Amino acid sequence: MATQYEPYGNLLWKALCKVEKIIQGIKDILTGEGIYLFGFCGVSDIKDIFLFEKKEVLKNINHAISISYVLSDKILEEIEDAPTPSYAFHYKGVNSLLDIAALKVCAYIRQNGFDAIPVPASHIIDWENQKALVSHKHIATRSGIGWIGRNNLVVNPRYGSAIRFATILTSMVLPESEPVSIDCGDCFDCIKACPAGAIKEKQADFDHKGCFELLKDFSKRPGINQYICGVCIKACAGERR
Ligand code: B12
Ligand code: SF4
Ligand code: SF4
Repeated sequence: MATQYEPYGNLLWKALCKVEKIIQGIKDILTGEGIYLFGFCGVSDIKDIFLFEKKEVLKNINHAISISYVLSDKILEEIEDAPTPSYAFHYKGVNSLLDIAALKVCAYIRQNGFDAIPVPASHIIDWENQKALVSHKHIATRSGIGWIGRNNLVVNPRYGSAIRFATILTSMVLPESEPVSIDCGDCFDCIKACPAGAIKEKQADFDHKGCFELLKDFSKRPGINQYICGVCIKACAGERR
């Protein structure tokens, strides 16, 4: 009978093969849901800042999966200097899809004996400071999806900022993706597009308050009803570098 070469010893080899198989299963679920952009990262050094009420739930959680859906370029095309009702509806649909995909991946990981926590696309836990359980942008940059652009959003080299996220936290050990090492360079497209004048040359100077005040106004318009805008997404949609 032929023996297979097992360089790390039988048990470790089997464990590695199992992890490979689960990762392939995760990829299959995501692509089946229309999610083709995702990455993995470690979170053991940043999980203290996650806003879970009981920090113990994160005890064995040391990795994350960043998943992102690419927004419809045609829906973005209609946006001029304010959100459209079609964009508002698309926003809600994409959030639901990301939340469901995250739930499916979590169920699959748990079925395979590991812990997994879904972090929804748009759930705010601290309303006063407008903070979520986990920052998807933080996880996405660590997972190699893109960099934080002048518009204060994650910019992917292929899709620009036209991407929305959800995150899955897990006890499963995952291979960590390389962060993207490029930046906005000499592009300034989003600065002149922003109707609030909130985007500056340096991302650190981004005017969060100015942006938020305008989004509050937009939310009162017919068919909008949430804090959205989309103008800086449209300005940064498509291939970037
Ligand atoms: C609350 C919220 C808002 C608030 C802003 C509050 C705030 N201070 O962030 C308001 C209502 C104003 C808002 C506006 C918008 N939002 Co919003 N929002 C959120 C939400 C729900 C929580 C954000 C949060 O917790 N902020 C707290 C701070 C601490 O974190 P952060 O800003 O996310 O990230 C910072 C840190 O993580 C840090 N960081 C990042 N990487 C690294 C790496 C290291 C090493 C370190 C140390 C730090 C670090 O720098 C980041 C930027 O300052 C997230 C969803 C989520 N769970 O992340 C969506 C989210 C950020 N929003 C998103 C979007 C698209 C928008 C809008 C365009 C509205 C729209 N949909 O049309 C505008 C864009 C405004 C802009 N240009 O930034 C997307 C961003 C997608 C992308 N491509 O980046 C997100 C991720 C939602 C999603 N599911 O995709 N939003
Ligand atoms: S539009 Fe240009 S400057 Fe603005 S975030 Fe995108 S790449 Fe950066
Ligand atoms: S969401 Fe709108 S107001 Fe806020 S930074 Fe982007 S373009 Fe400006």
